[in-house]
Amino acid sequence: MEANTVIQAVYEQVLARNPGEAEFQQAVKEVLDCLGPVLKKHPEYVEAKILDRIVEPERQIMFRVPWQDDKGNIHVNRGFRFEFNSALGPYKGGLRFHPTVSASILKFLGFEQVFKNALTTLPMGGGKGGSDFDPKGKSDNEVMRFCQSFMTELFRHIGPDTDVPAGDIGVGGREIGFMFGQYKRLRNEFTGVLTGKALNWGGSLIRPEATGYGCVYFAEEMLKTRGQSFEGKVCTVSGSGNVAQYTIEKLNQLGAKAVSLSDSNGTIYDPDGINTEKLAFILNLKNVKRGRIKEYSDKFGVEYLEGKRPWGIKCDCAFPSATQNEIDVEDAKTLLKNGCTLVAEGANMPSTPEAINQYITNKVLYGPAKAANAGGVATSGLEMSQNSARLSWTREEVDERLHNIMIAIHNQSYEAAEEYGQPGNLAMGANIAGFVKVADSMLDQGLV
Ligand code: NDP
Ligand code: 2IT
Repeated sequence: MEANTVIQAVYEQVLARNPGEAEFQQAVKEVLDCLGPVLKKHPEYVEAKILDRIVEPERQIMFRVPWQDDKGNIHVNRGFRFEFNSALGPYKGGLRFHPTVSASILKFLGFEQVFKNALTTLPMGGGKGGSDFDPKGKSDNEVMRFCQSFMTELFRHIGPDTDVPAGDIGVGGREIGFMFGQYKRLRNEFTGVLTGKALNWGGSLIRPEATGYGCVYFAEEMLKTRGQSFEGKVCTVSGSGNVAQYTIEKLNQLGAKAVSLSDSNGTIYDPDGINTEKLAFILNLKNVKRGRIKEYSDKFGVEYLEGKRPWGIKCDCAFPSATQNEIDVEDAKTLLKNGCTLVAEGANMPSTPEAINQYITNKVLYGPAKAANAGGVATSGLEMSQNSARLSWTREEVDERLHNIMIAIHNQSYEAAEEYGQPGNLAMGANIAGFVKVADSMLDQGLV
C-alpha cells in the first residue's frame, strides 16, 4: 500500500477508536503527517504494522480516588495512568493534577512522551497519568490525603523497572513527596519509583531547573544555526510554574530580557525585564504562597493584562510554558507581525496545527515541544541512573549532561530534517528521529 494511504487508514482508525478525544487526535495527526517519507524508505515498518501498534497504548489504567477534605466531606476523583510504549525502557512520564484532565489529555501527553523520551538518548519508554483533582485552594493536608489515596491504587502498577512517574501541571515537589511516602509504606521498599524527589531522599540536583534550562539550551542551538545569541533578545514567557520560572532564570544568565509571565487569570508585562530579585518574588509567590500572578503587578507596579495571554507583546523570542493550544493561528500571526523569530515550546503541544504552519512557512526558528522541553524528562532519567547507582552527582555534572543532551536532541532533529528533505524543519526532524528509534526497537522485539 502507498505510504499516504497507510497513514490515512491509521488516522481513521484512531478517530473511530478514540471518538471525541480532540487533543489525542491532534497529537497523533501531527506525528503521522511527518511520516510519509519514512514509510517510503522503510517498507518493513508498514509490513510490521508499526503505526497501528504505536498509536495504541500498551496498557490503560483508570481508577476511583476517594478522599476527605478538612471538614470531613467526601470527594471522588478519577485517576489514570496510560502506559504507552515500553520499547526503549520502563514507562516514564509525568502525572498531571488539573480539573481539565481526561483520557484525551493524558493520551496526547503519553503519545508525545514516547517520542520525546526516545530523543533524550536515555533508555526510557513513554507514559503519562494524573487526575482531574484540582490542587488549587486545597490545604497541604487535603493534598496529602488525595496523594495517598491516588497512590494506594497506582502503586500496584508502577515500579523502578516498570513505570516511573514524575511531575507535570499541578504536581511538584510537595505532591511527589506525599506519593513517594505512600508508595514506600505500601511496598516496604525505598526505590527510585518516582522522579522529582527532594534532594535529601534521592532527588537529583538540577531536576527542578531542567525543563526550563533545557528549553533555553535548545533555543540557543537554534539561534546558533543563524549565527545569533541570546544577548539583548526580548523574550515573552507564558505560565508562571516550574517550567516558566527556570526558563526565565536561564534567559537572564544568557543576557536575554524576559518581559512576561502569566497564569490562567492573566498576564503581567514588565518591559524592564524580570530580573533575579523579581524572579525570587515569583518563586515564593507561586511555590510557597501559591498566589496569583496579578500580585506581581501590584508589587512592582507593572501592567496586568486581565484574561490575556502574552502573545500580543512585542518580542524576539517566545517561550510558551503553560499548557496545550495556548497559541492559536491569530496569536502566531501577531507574534510574526511583531518580529518574533523564535518559538521554543516549554509546554506540551502549546501551538495549534495552524499556528505551527505559520512558523514553518515563515521560517521561524521553531523548537517543537517533544524536542525543546525534553530536558525535564532527560534529567529524570539522570535521577534514575543516580538512584540505581545509589550516589548523587554534583550540580555541574548534571547540568553539563543536560546541556549535552539538549545539543544532541537538536542535532538529531536537525539531521533528520535534512535527511528527509526538509532542512530546518525541526518539527518534522524530531518526529522522525524519535519515531525511527522506537520503530526499530519494536521490530527487534517481535510482535508485542
Ligand atoms: P505548573 O503546575 O508548575 O505550572 C503551570 C502553569 O501553567 C501555571 O502558571 C498555570 O496557571 C498555567 N496553566 C495551567 N493550565 C492552564 C490553562 N488551562 N490555561 C492557562 N494557564 C494554565 O506546571 P509546569 O510548569 O510543570 O508545566 C507547564 C507546562 O510544561 C505543561 O504543558 C507541562 O506539560 C509542560 N512540561 C512540564 C515539565 C516538567 O518537568 N514539569 C516537563 C516538560 C513539559 P494556573 O496557576 O492559573 O493554573
Ligand atoms: O512532559 C514531561 O516531559 C514531563 N512532565 C516530565 C516527565 C518526567 O518523567 O520527568
